[in-house]
Amino acid sequence: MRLLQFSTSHYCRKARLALGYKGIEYRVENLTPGLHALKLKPLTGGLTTLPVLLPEESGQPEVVADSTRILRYLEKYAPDRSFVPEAESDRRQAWLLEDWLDESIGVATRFVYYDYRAGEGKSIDPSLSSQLVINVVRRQYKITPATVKLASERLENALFILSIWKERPYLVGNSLSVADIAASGLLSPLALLPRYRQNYPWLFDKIEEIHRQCREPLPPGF
Ligand SMILES: N[C@@H](CCC(=O)N[C@@H](CS)C(=O)NCC(=O)O)C(=O)O
Repeated sequence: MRLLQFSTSHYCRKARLALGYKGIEYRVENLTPGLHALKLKPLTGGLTTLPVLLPEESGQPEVVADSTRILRYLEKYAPDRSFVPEAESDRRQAWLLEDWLDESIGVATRFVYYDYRAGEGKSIDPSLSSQLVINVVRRQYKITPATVKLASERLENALFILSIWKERPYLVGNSLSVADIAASGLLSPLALLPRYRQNYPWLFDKIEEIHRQCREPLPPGF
């Protein structure tokens, strides 16, 4: 299999965690931001976001675009090491959390992270090229002080909900699920922000543990 990705994207990390948990062999192909759309549009029928998985196997789909679809596909492709709970109520809950983390919380993480990298956290990489990319991303996603404030309030609520992790090993049921994978990947950029490291140490312990279970190297900040 081949995973088309941006090496630093937290959505691509989510897909790699899933591939790693299933123990599937794959190669990554890093695309260049900006030029990526030219390659993706004809492959995906118009979608321009990464990750995109190319199974490259006969009898399998040619393209699986979007991290949630990739998780669903991998569960069908390799059902043995399952990350979807068996009990129906747990299954519902796991996919509900996965979708919320993907559509709302992953976006909020992006806002808070890029705002930090352009301000207080500029010293992480003050180079012109890095700051240029950060500013393009901020413009592309309309990251402004007002939208960052909303995003950080949304993250605070998310961390209240995810504090289930303080009491139980997994967000849903008794084994790792798509909810744990999504949360671990999509919140991982916060590891570079001292205020999250200080206030939510349990979050980063859990992200670290899930990366270990998924055999995925830890992101910057650990
Ligand atoms: N819901 C999508 C979101 C993916 C996403 O937002 N990817 C970003 C990188 S973190 C991207 O590819 N942006 C480029 C673009 O929008 O053209 C998924 O889960 O795959």
